[in-house]
Amino acid sequence: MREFPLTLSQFIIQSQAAYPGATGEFSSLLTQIGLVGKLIAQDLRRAGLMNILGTTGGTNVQGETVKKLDAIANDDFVRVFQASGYVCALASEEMEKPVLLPGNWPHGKYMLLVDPLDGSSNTDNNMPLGAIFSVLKYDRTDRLPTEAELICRGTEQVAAGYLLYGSSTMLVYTVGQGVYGFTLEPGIGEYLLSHERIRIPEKGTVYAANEGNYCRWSEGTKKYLDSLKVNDKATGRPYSGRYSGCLVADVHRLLLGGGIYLYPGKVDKPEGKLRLLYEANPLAFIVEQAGGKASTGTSRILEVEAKKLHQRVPLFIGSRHDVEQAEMYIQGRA
Ligand code: AFP
Repeated sequence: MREFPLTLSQFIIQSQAAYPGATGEFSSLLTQIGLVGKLIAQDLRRAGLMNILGTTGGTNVQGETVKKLDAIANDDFVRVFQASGYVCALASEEMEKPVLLPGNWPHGKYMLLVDPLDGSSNTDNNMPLGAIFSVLKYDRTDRLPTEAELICRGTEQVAAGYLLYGSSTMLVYTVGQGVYGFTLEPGIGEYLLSHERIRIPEKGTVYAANEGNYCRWSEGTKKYLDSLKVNDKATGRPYSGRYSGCLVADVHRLLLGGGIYLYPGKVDKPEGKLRLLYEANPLAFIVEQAGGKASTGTSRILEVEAKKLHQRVPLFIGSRHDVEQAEMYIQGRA
C-alpha cells in the first residue's frame, strides 16, 4: 500500500484521541480555516486574470486603503464561519466591530479573531500573502459574547495559526502542544502533514525589518540593527536582510530557519503598526510553542494587557537568542 502523509482531518482526529478534552468541534473549526485557505488560494492563483486586484476605493477601521482581496478574504471568513456552527463571534482587522453569529450559539463555543489577508501591499505584484487567526473559548450559555470578551491576553488563546499563500499554500497551527504545518495538495484539495513539530533554531542569521523606518526608530533599536551588520564570523554576522512585506511569510521563514522579525514602534508612533489581538498574539503563541520568543522589546507579547480590539503593539519575534539580544539593546543593557 502506498505511503500517504496524514491529511489535516486525520491528524486532528488522531490528536483528539491523545487529548480527551479536544472535541470534534475544534477539529472541524480548523478544517473550516483550511476551507477559507482553499478559497483564497484559488482566487490568488488567477488574480491577474480576474477583476479582483487593486483597491475597493474604501478605507478600513485602521484608515488603510482596502484592497479588493482584503474584502474578499474577510467575506470568505464571515461566510464560512456563519455556516460552521462552531464560532459564535468573529473579529477582523477589516471590521470595526465583531460580528456575532447567533445561528452558531450556544453550541458554538469559540471566538475567532483574524487578519483575513496579511501583506495586502503584495496583492498586485504576485508576492506572498497570508492570513492569521487566533481562537478563544467562550463558555457562557446565557448570552452571546460582548466585544470586551474578545479582548483578552494572548495567554488566553486555545489555538492560533496562519495560512501562507506562497509557492505553496500552507496551514500552520498550534493548540499548545507544538506547532504543525500542512501543505495543500491542490490536485486532491487536501492539506497534508508536511512539517511535524516545528522547532525554531535557538539563533539565526536573518533579520526582517523595513529599514526605511530606521530614522524614526529609538536609539536602542538603531543600535541593535547596526549590531547585526558588524563583520564578525564567530557570531554569524553580518546577518542577511530578508523582508517580504508579509508578516506571515517572514515569520514562516524564521520559524524554519531562525532569525528575527522586527516591527518596532517609531518615535512618533511608539505603539507600532502591527495589531496585538490578531497578528502579534497568534504568531507569538506559534513561535513560543516552537521554542522561540515574542516581545514588545520590553515585555512578553502574550502577557500584554489588551484594552482595544484593534490595539497596536511593537513586535520583535523569532529565535530566542535574537529576540533577547534586541531586548538588551532596546533596554539599554547592551
Ligand atoms: P498590510 O496588510 O497593510 O500590507 O500590512 C502588512 C503588515 O501588517 C505585515 O504583514 C508586514 O510585515 C508589514 O505590515 C509591512 O508594513 P510596512 O509596509 O510598513 O513595512
